[in-house]
Amino acid sequence: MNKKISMIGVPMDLGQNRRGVDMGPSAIRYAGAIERLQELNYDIHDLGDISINRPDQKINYNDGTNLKNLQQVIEANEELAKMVDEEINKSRFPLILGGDHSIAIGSLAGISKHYENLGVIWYDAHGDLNTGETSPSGNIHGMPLAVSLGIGHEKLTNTFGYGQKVKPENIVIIGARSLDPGERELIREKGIKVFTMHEIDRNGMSYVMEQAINYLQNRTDGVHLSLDLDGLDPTEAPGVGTPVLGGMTYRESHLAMEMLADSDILTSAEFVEVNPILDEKNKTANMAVGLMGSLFGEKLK
Ligand code: B3U
Ligand code: MN
Ligand code: MN
Repeated sequence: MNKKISMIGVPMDLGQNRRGVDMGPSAIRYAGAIERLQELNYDIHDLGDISINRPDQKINYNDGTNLKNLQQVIEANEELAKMVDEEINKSRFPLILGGDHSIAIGSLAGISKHYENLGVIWYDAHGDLNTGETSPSGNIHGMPLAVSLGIGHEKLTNTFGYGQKVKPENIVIIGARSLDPGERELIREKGIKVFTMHEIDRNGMSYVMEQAINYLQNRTDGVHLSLDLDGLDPTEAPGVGTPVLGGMTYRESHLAMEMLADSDILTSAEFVEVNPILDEKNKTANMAVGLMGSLFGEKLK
């Protein structure tokens, strides 16, 4: 693993309805993320938080669509993409702290131009494959994976001045258990690899991660981990905006991170959707930091 990490906070909560997830980066830093990685001998540059232009109204429909706060989400993602791109140019590993999951649009926009075949691991209860047309909520945090495939509102898909960021065959979704009808259709149509909770229950996390890693290793030249804390079960990670029961346990998630560390395939990562207001004693942020420890090789130390 690249020993030089650049940490970027994105205090964005405009891709969904509930306030609080804008405090995610603070909560994750407060839980000791930097110290944890320094212990593992990483050279960390904390670039701080990017500034978010918060609209005066609670929700802005600024484009005549059902997409909430479209303009603000675009601005934040353009800024994030630029920063991520610069850090990769300096041969540093981008570690992005959310913020709601809409920030993956900017992360992937900044990352993907450096790879021919970027792989993506989407660790999430949801598919985040909606468009304005299929979304039940108009929340952009339910759309970033579709956007990165080049599907959705043009202003979103063109982030950082180019279209499609990831190929459908380079994506693996892990832990999905809440998929909308339009998302299921897209998964089928594009042949996206999905390991649902059913596969994890039936075959175990070890088998699922082995499959996921083998699959990506053979076809990609870099892999981004996009970890939504709501992928974990809400009894263990309660500080998320859209909890879905029946999720992955803390132990399963640690195993997944350790197997990723062993495989050495990751080139960037993000941890999103930590909402300290809905959390219990910063439990979810602590969990995020614990998982980072495993992801960055605590076991191998
Ligand atoms: N699929 C639903 C719910 C959702 C997606 N991502 C989260 N929740 N966190 C939607 O609104 O698109
Ligand atoms: Mn998500
Ligand atoms: Mn989710």
